[in-house]
Amino acid sequence: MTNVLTFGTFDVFHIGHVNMLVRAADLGDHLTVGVSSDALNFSKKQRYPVYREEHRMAIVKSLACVDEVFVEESLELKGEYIKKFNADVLVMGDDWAGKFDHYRELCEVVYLPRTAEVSTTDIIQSIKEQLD
Ligand code: C2G
Repeated sequence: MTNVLTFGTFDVFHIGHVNMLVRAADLGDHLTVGVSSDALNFSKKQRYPVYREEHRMAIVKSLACVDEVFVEESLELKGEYIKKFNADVLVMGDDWAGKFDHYRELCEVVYLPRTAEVSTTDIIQSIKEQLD
């Protein structure tokens, strides 16, 4: 049984998120997803996500490839989460390449390529432009 763990905000859920989660699930037998809290996002970006935490979690949890979700309270707690969820593989998008290599002492660390030309920021921007 291989446990896979990944993290993200998954705000304004889109195809890049689906691709990442499907490929993460393919690396093992059980996929756990840490969904960044509203407070964590605010501290990182000085704005709240468009979709609130409970809704982002419910969307991610509803996917067939996802077995379990939890709230990621802090970026610094990945080591604790790896242990708590017994992760064999930590999967992150390659925008984080190299940033989590120190967790290789706890589990395998894999960076997957992001889906090109789609992002929450661009979707929000294009909605704004269409409304102007
Ligand atoms: N993603 C992707 N392709 C895109 C956009 C996102 O593959 N075009 C991936 C990201 O690389 C990430 C996941 O989808 O693995 C979630 O993306 P975000 O919500 O942007 O996650 P992020 O804010 O980078 O995560 O501990 C990390 C934090 O939770 C932050």
